[in-house]
Amino acid sequence: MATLETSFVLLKPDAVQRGLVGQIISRFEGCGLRIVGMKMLAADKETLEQHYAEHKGKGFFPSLIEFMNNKTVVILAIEGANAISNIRKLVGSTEPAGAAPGTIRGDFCHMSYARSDNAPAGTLANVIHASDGSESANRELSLWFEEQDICHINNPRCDQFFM
Ligand code: FUP
Repeated sequence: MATLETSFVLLKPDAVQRGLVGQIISRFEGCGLRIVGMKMLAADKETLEQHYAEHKGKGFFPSLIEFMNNKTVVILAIEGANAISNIRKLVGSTEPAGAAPGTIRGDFCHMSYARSDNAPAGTLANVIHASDGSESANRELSLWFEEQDICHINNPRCDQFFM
């Protein structure tokens, strides 16, 4: 059964610096998913370390944090039927070199794990993060957004632009 879900998406510094924000967002809107929260901000180290807490201690962790620390990112809350898995499908696999054509990572980046250490970004630049399950979606949405800034259908502060 389809469940109405809200997922957390973050457009990484490489997406912002390369001017890909509009093209990436249009992928989600194009298939009927709805943007219910959006903000551009400078990511700070503490928030990034909490966001990627599951990877703390791994070899790539410091360079992953450094790649995003103090850099401009765009955060999104996106709603739709089975939004979490549908968004992961549109995003594609973590390693861009293996991401299928037609996915965001497959179309907008190409880096492999093997080459990422020597790449200009110093890490695997893969343009986007998206929650991988309902637990992480809830955790990430409350880490990055104030509840009042998400325009859910039942948020009285927001216009009712829903059908
Ligand atoms: P994803 O959920 O697809 O964003 O992937 P992960 O949570 O597994 O990884 C988070 C980020 O860590 C990736 F976007 C890239 C980076 N990473 C590496 O640089 N090397 C690795 O071996 C695994 C992940």
